[in-house]
Parts: sequence; structure tokens; C-alpha cells
Amino acid sequence: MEALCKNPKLDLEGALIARDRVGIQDFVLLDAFTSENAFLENLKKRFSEDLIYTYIGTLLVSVNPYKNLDIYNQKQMDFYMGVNFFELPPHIYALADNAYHTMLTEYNNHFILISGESGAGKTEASKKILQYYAVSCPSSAILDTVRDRMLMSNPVLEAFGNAKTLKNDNSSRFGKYMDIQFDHEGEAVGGHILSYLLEKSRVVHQNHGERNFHVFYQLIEGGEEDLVRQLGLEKSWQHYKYLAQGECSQVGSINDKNDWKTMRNALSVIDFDKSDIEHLFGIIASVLHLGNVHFEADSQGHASLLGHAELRWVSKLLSVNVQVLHEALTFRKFEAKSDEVLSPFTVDNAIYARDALAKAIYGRTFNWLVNRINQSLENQDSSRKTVIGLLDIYGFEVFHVNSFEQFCINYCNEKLQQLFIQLTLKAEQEEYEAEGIGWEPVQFFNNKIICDLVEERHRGIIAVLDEECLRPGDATDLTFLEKLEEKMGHHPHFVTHMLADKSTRRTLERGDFRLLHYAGEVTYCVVGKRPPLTLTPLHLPASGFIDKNNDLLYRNIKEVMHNSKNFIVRECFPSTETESRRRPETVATQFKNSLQKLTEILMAKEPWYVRCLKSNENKRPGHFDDTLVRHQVKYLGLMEHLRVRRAGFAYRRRYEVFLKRYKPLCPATWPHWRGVPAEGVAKLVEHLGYKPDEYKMGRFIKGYMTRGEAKTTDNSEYLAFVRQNYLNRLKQNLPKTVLDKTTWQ
Ligand code: AD9
Ligand code: MG
Repeated sequence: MEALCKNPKLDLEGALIARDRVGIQDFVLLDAFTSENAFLENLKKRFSEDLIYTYIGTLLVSVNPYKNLDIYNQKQMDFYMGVNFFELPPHIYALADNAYHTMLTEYNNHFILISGESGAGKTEASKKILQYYAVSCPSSAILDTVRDRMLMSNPVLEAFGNAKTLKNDNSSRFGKYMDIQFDHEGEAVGGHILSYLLEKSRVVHQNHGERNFHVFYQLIEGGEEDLVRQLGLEKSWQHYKYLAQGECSQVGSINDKNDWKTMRNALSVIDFDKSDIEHLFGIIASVLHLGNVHFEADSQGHASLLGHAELRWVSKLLSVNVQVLHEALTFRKFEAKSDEVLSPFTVDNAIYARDALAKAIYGRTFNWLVNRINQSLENQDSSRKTVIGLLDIYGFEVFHVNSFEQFCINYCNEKLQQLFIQLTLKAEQEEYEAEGIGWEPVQFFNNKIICDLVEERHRGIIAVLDEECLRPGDATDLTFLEKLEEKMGHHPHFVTHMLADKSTRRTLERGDFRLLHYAGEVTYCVVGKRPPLTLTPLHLPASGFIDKNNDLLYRNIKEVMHNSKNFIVRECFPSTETESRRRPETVATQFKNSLQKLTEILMAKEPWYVRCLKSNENKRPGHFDDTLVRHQVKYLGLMEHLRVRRAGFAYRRRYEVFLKRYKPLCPATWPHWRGVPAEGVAKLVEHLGYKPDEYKMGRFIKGYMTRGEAKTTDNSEYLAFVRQNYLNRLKQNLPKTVLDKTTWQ
């Protein structure tokens, strides 16, 4: 282990001597680190010493160790509290601390973007950051409650929103953005969570080797005898069709019994009372019973119910009338003139309606849960607060068969990569140009072309999909695919069986399309794998793009749910929905819009980045797969980021802000500088003897002097482009008292 980890504050020099063994902790600082090989070698060297974190300037690279390291504890938190970023070895706590102190001193909003593919360690990183704030921020008794609730929201949301996949035993199946609100004293006073598109198809279908959401297994394994009896459940996951398909319940890394206890305790901390909990678990159990409701065809080919006992449990737990529910699952209601007409379902229709109901109940209950947690985190005080937002979203994923869900997840990752590019590579270089600073452009792959391919209005894949979904008549997954072929035929990132050359064609089926994502190729299966109905219900059909995008739930089923006596169910199915004649937005469009809003939220804040890398595909502790890591380094654009950072000026502030911060370093500017801020800064840097290539002055000086002619955009107010290593020296020179006390009201 790096000496610094034992006592970072005392052992800086020791760490420098040990450099050969442990590699370099910030890629920016070393001249020899421009090649990809050297980059990887450094990561690997550090990884082999359990040093999973490395900086590229203020960006933190983290490599998943797949083992518990003794670096997340109170002692480590104490080391990092209030200490300058580059004075200690890289750590997630350092990044969290720096974001926090910058927020306090500059009084602005920040966000931490945690990205990486599925299983790379994003959720773990976000939990570590939250824990750091919970422990290190000042607090009072009242605020302790807020802090505990924030921490406890995690086990609850993970139980309901995470599941075992082939990539990750605790894979996030929803996106999460959490604002932590701080008052001017730096106390965490509240929080707010936004959740994004839960993968609710998992409720009714899991691939082999995968599980349903954790909460189901927790309830069955850990649920108290009384509760389980009240809910009419068997203590065996094999009994439930919705849990048995993946043929995978016991997972070495998961202890459902203990997780149940943690989650139950967390619910009480978040202020769920007995009635909330009863209603909530009633709903979860009802989904399991619903999965065991089966149908057979009667002599006329209409669906007839097989599982009466199960349906009774469903109606009891959801507090709805059993007859009415039965009817809603086996008939469709039409309005013909002033009459209501019932049209019987086939078995296929009934299975579809049953699964749609299970998905709707679960998905909406999840949203209800997020709202309920938000109420408990709400801060009543209306005074101005600053926030740090934490973004932890499902990572890029490629399976053997990829469907609509992977399409949404991977699109979301494209958007985040685009945001990263916008905020770093692109914006940074454009700014140098705008400020008139000499600059050799760094080439990078801009994935905007893929984002456009997916989301462009009228022309993108989502637009074509919606068009097919809304088209009355004979639209199918295959007609959708044909439309795609027509419209995207020549796009360099899109290919189908029909469009492919001979060699590629062999790897594509007729119902597939392939996207060349920034992180690699993914083949999406558009058509539903709907087997003949003679197959056992164990092999439930997974539906295709059109179905999933439509996410249809018949109106009479919604009405039944709205009349439920379970208050959660009632809230989840409001009357406004059944009364409205407007067609709801499709799933993909809703998702696209919510990502657009998210981008706007993030763009208004100061960014910090954690780039998580997966060390190997087999979750093997301490194993570093060179090829896999190299691939991620490439597609995440880490080399390009390093080049921009090394050549560029990582730190920039408006003249006024810069002067306020550093004026104690120069007698001419301290304590007061009465002139133009830009000139004060010029005095300051002259006094400090900066070398010309260590900093640059943006256009503002010129702009200010020749007022009137000058353009006065926000950008032109920037000045002090200071190289990262120089900034460290600058900060180190600053008297400690000033560091502590400077505030920017
Ligand atoms: V997904 O996109 O939600 O499927 P994540 O969130 O990127 O994915 P996660 O944080 O869940 O991955 O990490 C996967 C597993 O790696 C965890 O369950 C841990 O077993 C392991 N892990 C990740 N980070 C660390 C770490 N810093 N220390 C030890 C870790 N183990
Ligand atoms: Mg995750």
C-alpha cells in the first residue's frame, strides 16, 4: 500500500520516493505520460498496490478492485477533510471534499458526474461520496435526521431499483440524480432525488442467470413469519413465476436476509409508518401472486382464469373487487356510442394484460417511493441554498440479446458522454480560441452524431419508433425496422441485416439493428421473442420495441386500480389519467425529454468527474485485464482529456473572483484593491513572478480598457488560465486562515 494511505498528512515525501513502485498519482504532472501504454502501465502499477484512484487534473479515475479496501473509514475521512486536493493521494473523499469547499467558498452549485460501464463502480462511488458528506459536514440534531434519511434512502432504492444482471450482482436498473442541499454554514439541510426510467420489464421477465428486483427475494427470504403469512406468500422463490425464470436466486455476494433487515430499518428512518409499510409490501406481494395467475383457452378460444386463489390474493392485497379485476384481465372494454361493450381476450391478450398490470403497479410504486423519500428529505426553510448533485445512472451494457431497455440505457450513456465532451474537450478548446489564447487543437471523437441518430426530431430512431407506435393499423416491429432501414440506410453508425455487407450480414438477424456506439457495437433485437403459446408460462414472452415503447395499459384496468382502497395504489393511478382522452407520451420520448431536462440541470452547475473503469469481466478481486481497461480508457476519451489538461489551463476564474481569493499574496492588492479587478490580478501575478507560460490573461483586460468596443459576453470575463501544477503552488502559498475564512457572498 502507498505510504500515504497510512498517514497521508505526514508522509508526502515518502510517497514521492515510493513513486516508482506505486506510479504517478496525477497524470497531468508527468511529462512522459502522453502515450496510451504509459497511461495503462501507470494505472496497472497503482492497481497492483491497491491504489485504485488516479487523477487527471481534477478528474478522478477509479478502477474497480472487486475487493474491500481499508480506505473508507473515519480516519481516512479525517485526513481528507478541508485539505487541498493535490496535497494528498487521490481519493473519492478528496474529490467530494473539494467540490464541497469550492461550493462554500464560491457559493455556487456543483454536480459530480459518475460514469463508466455496468459494474465499473458508479453506485459504490456515489455511496462513498454521500457517506463522506454525512460524516464530515457540520450538523445539528435536526439535521442529523436529514442526514440519516439521505443515507437510508440508498438501501431502500437499491432494494426496489437494483437487481442481479449478468454484468453486476447489484446493477442499478434506474437512473438516479440526487441533489444534496447545503445552507451557508455548509450543513446538509435537505435533498431531492430524480429517478429515471426504471427497467420495469424485469418484473415479468428475466434472462437466464439474472434476477428480478432485490426486494422480492428479500421479502421471501427475510420477511417475518407473520408478515409473510398475512401476504399469503410461500417461503420459496421457485414458487413464483416472476422469480423463477432466471433460475438464479442465491447469489454469493448478496445476503437477502440481512438486506431485508437493513431495508426495513431504513424505511422507519425515512419515516414510513406501519400503515405505509403494510400497504407497500401488500403491493410487492400482489405482484408475485399476479405472476401466478394463469389462463387457458375455453371452447371458443377465449381466456379463462386458472388461478382463482391467486387472483383472490391479488385483489385482497390491492384492495380491489375480485370480480371487477377478473373481468379487467379477461375482457377489454370499448365504448360504442353510449354503451360499453366487453370484448373477450384470447389467452395471449390476457397474459399481456396481466404482465402490463404487474409492470405498471411496480413501476408506479417505485415512483411513489421516490416521491415519498423526497418528502422526507424536503427542507422547509426557504433561504438560499447551494447544492451538490450526484449523478449515478445505469452504465453502458451489452448482453447476448439486447432489447429496448439496453437501447434506452446505452442512449443515456451516449448523452452523458456528450455532456462530458461538451463541458471538457469541446468547450475548453473553444474557450481558448475565444479568449485569444494560443492553442494546438486536440482531436477527439465527438459522439454527437450518435446522439442525433437516436434523438433527432422527425428523423432519429426514437422519432421513427414513435411514428410507428402511433400509426393505426398494421404497425409491427418489422415495419418499424423497415422504416429505419429506409431512413438511416447510409448512416455510418447504423446497420441492419439488409444493409450489411456479406461478412457483417452473417452476424445479424433479420429482426436486428446494430448501433456503433461510442463504447462499442451493440446489436438490438427489435422483434419480440414471443414463443407459441403452447410453451409453459415459465418461458414468458419478452415483447419487442413497439410494445415496450407503447407501454399500453387498458383503461378498464386503470379504473380498477384507481378504485383501490390501498392508498398507494390509488395515488399511483389517478383519475386524471383515466379521464384524459389524450394519448400519453411514449416511453422513449418521455425518457428523451427527461434526459434533456437533466442536461439542462447539469449545465447550470460546476462539474466534477469520476470515471469508473471495470478491471475485469469476472468480478475477480485484484485482476487487471489489460485489453478491457485499454478499451475503456479509449472510449471514455481519457487520453484526449489528459492531452487537453496537460496542454491547457485547468483553473480559470473571473478576474474579480480570482483577486478576491488570492489577493492576500500581494501587498499591493491586500487587503483592498480599489482599481479594476483585471489590473489587480496583473499586479498579483507580477508580484508572484509567474512565468509567462504558466498562466494566461483572457481578453477581458483588452475588453475593459477599450470599453464600448469590447464584447461583454460571460466568456470574455474569464482571465486567469492557470496551469494545474502552478495552481497547487499558488494554493499552498495562501495562508491557512485565508483558505478557511474566505467566503464569497
Ligand atoms: V451498474 O451500471 O449500476 O450495473 P455500477 O453502479 O457501475 O454498475 P457498482 O457500483 O454496483 O457498479 O459496483 C459493482 C460491484 O463492484 C460492487 O457491488 C462491488 O462488489 C464492487 N466495487 C465497486 N466499487 C468498489 C470499491 N471502490 N471497492 C470495492 C467495489 N468494491
Ligand atoms: Mg449502479
